[in-house]
Amino acid sequence: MLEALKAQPQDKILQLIQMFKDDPRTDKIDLGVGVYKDATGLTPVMRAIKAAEKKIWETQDTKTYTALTGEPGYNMAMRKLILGDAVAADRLSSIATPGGTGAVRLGVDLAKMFNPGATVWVSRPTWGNHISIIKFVGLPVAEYRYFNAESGEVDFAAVKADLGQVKPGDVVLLHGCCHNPTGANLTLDQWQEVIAILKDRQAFPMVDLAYQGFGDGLDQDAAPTRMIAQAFPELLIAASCSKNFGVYRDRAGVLVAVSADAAQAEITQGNLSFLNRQTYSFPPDHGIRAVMTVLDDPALEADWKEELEVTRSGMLGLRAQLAEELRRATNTDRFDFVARHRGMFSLLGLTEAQVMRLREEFGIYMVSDSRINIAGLNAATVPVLARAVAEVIR
Ligand code: PLP
Ligand code: TYF
Repeated sequence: MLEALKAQPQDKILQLIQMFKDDPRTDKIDLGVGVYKDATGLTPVMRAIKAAEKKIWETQDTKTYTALTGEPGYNMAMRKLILGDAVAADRLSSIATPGGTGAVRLGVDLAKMFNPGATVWVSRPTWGNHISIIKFVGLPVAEYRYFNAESGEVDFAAVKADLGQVKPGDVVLLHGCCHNPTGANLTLDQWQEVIAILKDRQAFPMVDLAYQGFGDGLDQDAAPTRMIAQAFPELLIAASCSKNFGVYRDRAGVLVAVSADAAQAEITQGNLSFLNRQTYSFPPDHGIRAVMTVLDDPALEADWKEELEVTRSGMLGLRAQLAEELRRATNTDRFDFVARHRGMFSLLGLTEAQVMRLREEFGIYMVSDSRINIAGLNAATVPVLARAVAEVIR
């Protein structure tokens, strides 16, 4: 029977990890997978997470099951981190999930349960897993144009035109901050316009928040999500702790639902717990508990925020330096958008052939769509990248 299976396409981002490892050149540069790296190329365990793990190791006296929702304290802490007090607490329900991917998957599962006729709209381009997960769950995917490759900015006229085609009850997936892969983001005024269109279309918003704290700050990055939560009676938020807590492999995420009122929130909660149970019973606990421990301890929380801020401002510094070096190397302002983008990524707007030349001739690895991970750079490699880009676009 297994011969009935077809070969599956590989994830082009994850493939890059192995290709980079296999490259024997010592001066190679990895700008591929979206993992934060410090100036020495390490993806550190954050200090507060390390301290929380120690605390857990010292005090944990059982590993019995917690709850289908995952540790309730984690759910409460994440709701607060994401939404602040934008929504009345009794309208919220949530489950811990294995990473942000788990939250996206179960969010789309839930969408299919409440509206089997929904189309799910994603930005073009978007994170590849969005499209493959939606299709795998069995809902149709539609795309709204998002990016102007010429300017490196959001093509806002196209966003508005395409979201104007959304049908009532369709799900619209929005990157809450730090758009992956482009790095280009809406202004708060543009978010207000998008909200007005989606309300008018009676759309159901689903926010993917995978980089809170990597753009303009924790609250600033959550601002669009909070605006959406205040504007709509119902929405879903799929959030990840992989990046902002650095707990990638431990798999910590959360799926938050905002319901119209407290009675509905209870039913929604039951459905979220049901989805966890159907999929894997209990979500993983280790990373989730470490995150909760950090957020529940004022000293650890302050230290986490401090380290996250260093991470964020480091990436901003690299952006400014890269924009400057690209200006110098190419003698144009074509790449000035790099400094305006936010988060880990920028889509450089190179052709696939140019990306291949960077890989083969210069040992510089980026995704074939020309997405770079800013955190893969350091002060010494920024000019190297700038000169190589100038060379391949000549
Ligand atoms: N959503 C987006 C847009 C992402 O870039 C990522 C990638 O890390 C995720 C969700 C989920 O990440 P994870 O499952 O590792 O938490
Ligand atoms: O876009 C990225 O690089 C991150 C990491 O299947 C990632 O979101 C990439 C691919 C994937 C899972 C995570």
